[in-house]
Amino acid sequence: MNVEKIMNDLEKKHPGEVEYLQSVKEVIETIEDVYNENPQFEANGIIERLIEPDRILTFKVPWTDDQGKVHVNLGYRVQFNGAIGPYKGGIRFHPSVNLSILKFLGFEQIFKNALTTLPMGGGKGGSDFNTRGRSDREIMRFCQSFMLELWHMVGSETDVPAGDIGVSGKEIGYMYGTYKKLAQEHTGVFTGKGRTWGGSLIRPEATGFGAIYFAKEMLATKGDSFKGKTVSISGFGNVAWGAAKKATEFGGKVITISGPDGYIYDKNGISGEKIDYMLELRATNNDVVEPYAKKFGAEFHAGKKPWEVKCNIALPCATQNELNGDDAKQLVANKVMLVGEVSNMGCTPEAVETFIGNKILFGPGKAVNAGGVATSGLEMTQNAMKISWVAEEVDEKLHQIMSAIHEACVKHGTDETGYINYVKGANIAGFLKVATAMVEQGVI
Ligand code: 2IT
Repeated sequence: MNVEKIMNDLEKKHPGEVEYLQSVKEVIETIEDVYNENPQFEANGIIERLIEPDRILTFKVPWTDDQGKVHVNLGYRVQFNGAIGPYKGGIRFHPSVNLSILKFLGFEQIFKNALTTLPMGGGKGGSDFNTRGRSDREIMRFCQSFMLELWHMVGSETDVPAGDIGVSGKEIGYMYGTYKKLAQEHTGVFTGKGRTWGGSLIRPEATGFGAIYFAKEMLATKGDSFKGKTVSISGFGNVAWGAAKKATEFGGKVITISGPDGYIYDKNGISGEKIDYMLELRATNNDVVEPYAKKFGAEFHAGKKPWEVKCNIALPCATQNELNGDDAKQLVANKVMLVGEVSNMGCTPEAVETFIGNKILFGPGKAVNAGGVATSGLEMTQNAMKISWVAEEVDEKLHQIMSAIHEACVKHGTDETGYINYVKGANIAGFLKVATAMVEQGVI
């Protein structure tokens, strides 16, 4: 495999799709050796087949606001790779959504899902719709219009969407309701469903909890733990909430959260009711964290990111490329010991290079945040069996899965000095599983 040639060809084919090209480059750079050691991969054109999605649906989503004005958004579903199971991955509603972002997310999802040990292929979808400030009725009409197009493409054995940024229980409910009406069936076609209609316990907490279970294992490789560590978190959504809850439970002290308006620094620690206040803030649908400062007497830093605050552990939980090379240098100068991407591709390539170059414990999103989709996989299992597990059972399985992912990273990512390159480990472990399935299933 010639990484440079593959990237040049891909850039020519998909000019300007920066996030997608960034995510492909990171993977192929780290799997190059394994790829070349196994001639059957080249013989079966695995990399060329893996970096292009199986198919993409693009559609128009017209909807009417509460004043009667008509709006038109764009909708997408990227079915990236189905070698090991039905396509699986979230739906993102955010004004920044475009094909490049959904292709990067779908591509990452292939490896992440493979790492979970469950049979799920990779996919992603979404729209440039902005839920901020929209009423429930507007969101419902939008979701219904979105599903009028998407329903043909999804199904419990073909493609199972879930939530992501801008899509939580409410949106899943409206989308699932529309699917059910059109398909006239009640199957597990979405995950993240409500508790009374097929949803799994622990799914809302799963991404954040799983990330902390994974970070705990990373710390254990150094004989360390969360006890007494300061933890910087970005974001204030569902994922940040789950991470803050579990990190606090394990004895860590969460000192920051953030929103598009800036970040909160709470030197007393964000715990107890302060963590649940995040959900209240989110529910206002204004996308701001500033009210936290007034309510709990903490500092608010307008327009800034939390990475300037000294901390032991940094967990980006907001969105892609939210932590850049300069942020990474600042964190390293402040003696950060662990950085875990809870958001997908939360760190820029420069930041990742800085962390790995300084031998910081660095966990990539594919591994760290895989607990969300893993628990979606557990929701699919429960739906297929038409039963519901108690919270402890789901949580225990989630814990086991995160340990298995950590083990896979250690196996494939440990270098001759004993340093664990989790980026390499996660990419190789995920790749080997999918590539082997593709070889065995033939060129198709
Ligand atoms: O990025 C992700 O893994 C998700 N948004 C969750 C996907 C899922 O299918 O639960």
